[in-house]
Amino acid sequence: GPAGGPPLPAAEQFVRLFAAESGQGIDPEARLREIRAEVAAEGTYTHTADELAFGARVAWRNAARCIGRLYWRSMVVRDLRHLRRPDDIAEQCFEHLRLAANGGRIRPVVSIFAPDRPGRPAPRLLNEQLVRYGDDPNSAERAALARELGWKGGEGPFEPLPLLVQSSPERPPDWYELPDDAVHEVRLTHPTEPGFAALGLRWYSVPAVSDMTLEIGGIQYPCAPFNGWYMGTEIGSRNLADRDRYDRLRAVAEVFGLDTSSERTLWRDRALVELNAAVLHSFTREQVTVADHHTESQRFLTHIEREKRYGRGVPADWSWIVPPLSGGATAVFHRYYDAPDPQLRPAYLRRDGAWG
Ligand code: HEM
Ligand code: NRG
Repeated sequence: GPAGGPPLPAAEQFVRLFAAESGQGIDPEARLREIRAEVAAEGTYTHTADELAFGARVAWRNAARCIGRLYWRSMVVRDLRHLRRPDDIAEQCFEHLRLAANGGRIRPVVSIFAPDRPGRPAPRLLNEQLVRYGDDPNSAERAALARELGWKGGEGPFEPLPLLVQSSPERPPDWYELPDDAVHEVRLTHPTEPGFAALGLRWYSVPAVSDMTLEIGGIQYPCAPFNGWYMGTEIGSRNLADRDRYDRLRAVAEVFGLDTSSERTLWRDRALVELNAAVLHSFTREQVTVADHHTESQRFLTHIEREKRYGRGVPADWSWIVPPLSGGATAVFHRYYDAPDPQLRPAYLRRDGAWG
C-alpha cells in the first residue's frame, strides 16, 4: 500500500471475511472497489459501522490468550471514531466504565476512538487499564509519570491512577482524575473468617484493557479500551498474590493461623485458596459479575464446540488459558489447542510502548 496507508491485502481479507460471515448478502467486490478508490484518494479508508462492530468482535474471538470468548458475539461496540481530543476521550472512557459496570451486571464493551491515519497517528491511552492502582508495583512507572505531570494522589493504598491521554508523541500527556462514580470497587471479606476484612484488601470490578491496538482490515485503532468481567483467579492468584504485585500471601496465612515454618505445610496453597474464596464471595455478595475458574473453563470448552459447528478452529495459548489455581482440576488443562497464529486478524495487538 501507499506510505503509511493500509495494506490493501489486509482490507481484502477482512472484507471477504465480513461478506462471508455477516449473512447480509454483501458483495465484497463492490465494497473493495470503493475501498481501493478511497485509499487511492485519501491514503486510508473508513469502515462502515457494521464492519467496525464485526471486526471488534472477531478480534476478541481471535484472542488466543482469552478464556472468556464464549460471548464474543454479544459485546457492545461503541463507535467513537469521531473523537480525538483528550478531553472527549477521557469523558467517554469514564462513560465506558459506567456502561460496563451496569450496576454490577457487567457487560463486555469496547469503545473505539479515532484510528491512525497516514502521517497522523491517533491519540493513545498510556494506562494499562482504565482503572489501575497507584501503589500496584505493576504501575510504578505510570504513577511516577502522573506525579511528574502534577498528580497529587498515590500516597494511600488502592488509589486509582488518573487517566493519561497523549495526543501525539511530541506533546506531554493530559491527565484526568477518575470520577468516583466511574470506579466501582469491592471490599474483600471472607465467607467464614471475620478477621480477613482487617487486611483492607479490595479490587475494582471492571477490568478494561487500554494499552492494546485493535487492528481491522489493515486499519489500526490504538485507542480501543475493552472490558469483560473478572475471573476470580486474576485477582486472587495474581494481582494480590504475585511477589512482584501486592504479595499478600503471608499476611493471609497469618489471618488463618497457618504454619508457615516449611513449604511442605502448603501454607501458600491454602492461603491462595482462601484469598480466591474471598474474591468470589465478596463480588457475589455485592452482586458484581465474577467468574470462577471451573465454570469459565467449562464455558471455554463449550465455545470450542460451538465454533467447531461453524467450521472454525479456536486458536488458544495453553499457558494463558489454564487458570493459575488448581490448573489440573479445571477442564481446560487436559488437552492441547490450535496453535495461535500471530498473523491472524482482526486482532487486539500488544505493542511496544504507546507509540511503538
Ligand atoms: C486475556 C478472561 C473478556 C480480550 C484474558 C485472561 C483472562 C480473560 C483470565 C488472561 C489474563 C491474564 O492472565 O492476565 C476474560 C473473561 C472475560 C473476558 C472472563 C469476560 C467476558 C474479554 C473481552 C476481550 C478480551 C471483552 C476483548 C474484546 C482478551 C485479550 C487477552 C485476554 C486480548 C490477552 C491480554 C494480554 O495479552 O495481556 N481474558 N476475558 N477478553 N482477553 Fe479476555
Ligand atoms: N489480568 C488482568 C486483566 C487481563 C484481562 N482480563 C479480563 N479481560 N478479564 C487483571 O487486571 O487482573 N476482560 O476484558 O474481561
